[in-house]
Amino acid sequence: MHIFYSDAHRAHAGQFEFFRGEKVPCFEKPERADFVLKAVQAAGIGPVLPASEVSMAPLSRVHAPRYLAFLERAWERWTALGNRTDAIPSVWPIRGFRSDVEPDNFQAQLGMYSFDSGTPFTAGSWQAALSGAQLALSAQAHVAAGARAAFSLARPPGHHAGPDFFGGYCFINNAAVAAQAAIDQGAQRVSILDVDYHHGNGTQSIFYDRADVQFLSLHGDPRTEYPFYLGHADELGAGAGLGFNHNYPLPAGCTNERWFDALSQACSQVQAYAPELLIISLGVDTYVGDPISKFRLDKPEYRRLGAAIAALRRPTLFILEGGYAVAEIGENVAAVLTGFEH
Ligand code: SP5
Ligand code: ZN
Repeated sequence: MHIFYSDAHRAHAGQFEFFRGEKVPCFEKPERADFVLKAVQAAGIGPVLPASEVSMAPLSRVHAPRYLAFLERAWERWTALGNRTDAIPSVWPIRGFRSDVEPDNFQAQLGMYSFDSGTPFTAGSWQAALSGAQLALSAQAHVAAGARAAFSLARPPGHHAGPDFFGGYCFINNAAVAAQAAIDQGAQRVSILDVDYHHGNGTQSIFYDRADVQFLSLHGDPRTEYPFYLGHADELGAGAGLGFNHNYPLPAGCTNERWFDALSQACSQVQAYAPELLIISLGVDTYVGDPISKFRLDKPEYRRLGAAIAALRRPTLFILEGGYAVAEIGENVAAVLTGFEH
């Protein structure tokens, strides 16, 4: 399959994130993409192509225009205030605060458009995120033109980014943007299957009241795992979207068989929905060696995952999400794609 890739991801390189009150080096770093690129090339997955000329219109259909406008200008405003470090939010409007009035203060806006202090906004964050969206759209266009599958190899990831907020290392929701593009081109049903360790809260929020995009997520139980405040099994969708959202929270320590049991339940829902496009939010932070996650999937399981996705027999778009065991992410991503193709 074709792999869509750009060096533009390198412009997003955060220095620190906050964890338990301490500054720790960012887990989501440029080397991640380097290892994935090397591994998919070594595995002979397919040609590596740059982004094609695509309309970026789907961006403002999944994200609020005022949120995109904020991100676009954020670095220039932050540095004009005399700052030289990455921008990290420190104040947030919780329940009862107003969201209809955008404060003038930069830090207040940063908090209004985010939900954690683990996602530094850097000099190149906007450009890198935009490039990732363009690659996802290029891969989507390739599948729409008749390819069986495509892989968008980009970072920062996207599935935690919601209609008007960033967080969880994500700014633009690449999977959602690609799904919206397919809908705008006439597709009636798109499924997004999120296999990242963390719940895809952003993607869920974007499509929660819609029937044209089915969302399914396997993830660490939000009672104990990030992002904590969404991802329970009783979140089934709302209004027209009722019945099109499926969460499979799993306990920390979850091993191969239990994870694949949940996957097969999710796959049955995809089959029943019969989507014209299947998007995989491909995080490999489910790996036993991942430094920030607590599932115990072993290496051979990634090939098995690819085969399970292929068995759904749908045009398929793979979008890179998380995975922080830097040396092994590449091999595990390549194994999914190899399993899909054989
Ligand atoms: C896309 C994605 O996978 N985002 C994940 C964001 C997780 N952010 C919270 C990370 C908490 C860091 N825990 C560090 C444990 C070190 N022992
Ligand atoms: Zn993750």
